[in-house]
Amino acid sequence: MEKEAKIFLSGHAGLVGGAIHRLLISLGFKNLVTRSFKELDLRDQAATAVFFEKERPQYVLLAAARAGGIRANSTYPAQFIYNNLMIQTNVIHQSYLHGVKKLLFLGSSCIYPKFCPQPMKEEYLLDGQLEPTNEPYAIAKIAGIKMCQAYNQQYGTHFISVMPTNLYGPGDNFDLLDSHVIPALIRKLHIGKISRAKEVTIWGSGTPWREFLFVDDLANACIFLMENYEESNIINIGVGKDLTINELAQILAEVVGFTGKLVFDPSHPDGTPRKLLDISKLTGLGWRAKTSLKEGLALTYEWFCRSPWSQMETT
Ligand code: GFB
Repeated sequence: MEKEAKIFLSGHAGLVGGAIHRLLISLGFKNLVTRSFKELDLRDQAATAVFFEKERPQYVLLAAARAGGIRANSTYPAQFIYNNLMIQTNVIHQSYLHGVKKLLFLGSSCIYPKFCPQPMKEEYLLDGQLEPTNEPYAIAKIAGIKMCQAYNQQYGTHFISVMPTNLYGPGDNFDLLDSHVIPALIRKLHIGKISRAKEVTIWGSGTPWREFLFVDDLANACIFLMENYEESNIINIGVGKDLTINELAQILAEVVGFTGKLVFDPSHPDGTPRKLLDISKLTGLGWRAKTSLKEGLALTYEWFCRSPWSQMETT
């Protein structure tokens, strides 16, 4: 992508879009187009068409999405399938109609079957039943992948689909109920530390395995793939290593400085037992994540402490 190219970054206020935005600015891209949700509701077909007609972006990074943790996915399945299908359908179709040179669609590792062989290779997509706690979200993301592939096949577009593993970092949602495990535990452990609680509760059994990628590394991989990846086939983005939720909670307690007990509550669902991505396709192209889990968690906790999220319990 040329530094002067007009790039539409959708979802720039979110975790992923925010990281891509920071990176594009630091790399010297000068012609970025962004819209807040209030300015443009991408679920609205007519409004999205008017926006594309006016702006005519050359490149599109589709980071706008309705995302959340295991509880949010199970509680709001209708919002997860509707919002994601509408946003991605409108943006992908308008990108085709307006001759966008290249589009990047962000999927998720939850598109793979619940009991997928590990590590999960790109070709395992649609090989088995999905994890029920996030099936509507996964189905929407799979529809996005298939839409990109269908448009490439029929219309000769250059739409790529990337599958990141579980993400975390500055700008995350630290809601206690609807967030992903890392922001939820950071906030719970922080509250535990300042209130000198004897214990903090972790949902589930602590036995599921998860892989975590720092969001600034994801942003870096997205720009790398915009410049170095042309295939219609999906490509995984991860670190190639995972750990149990129990191990993660111990590390987070250390990072946050919580010295009490960690108690597991098995009345909450565990979700998929393991989802480690096979990243050989990506490393074969020469890309690797730079941030270790400990560094990334420390940076995220620093950001949390400076953000309004950390003030909520003291006010
Ligand atoms: O991050 P998380 O919500 O998403 O949960 P998934 C990961 C694991 O951490 C689950 C456990 O086994 C949770 O039960 N966990 C422990 C907690 N304590 C907590 C807590 O306080 N909050 C949360 N949220 N989890 C999501 C999908 O699955 O992953 C999405 O639902 C998406 O669709 C996303 O794919 C990346 O990894 O289970």
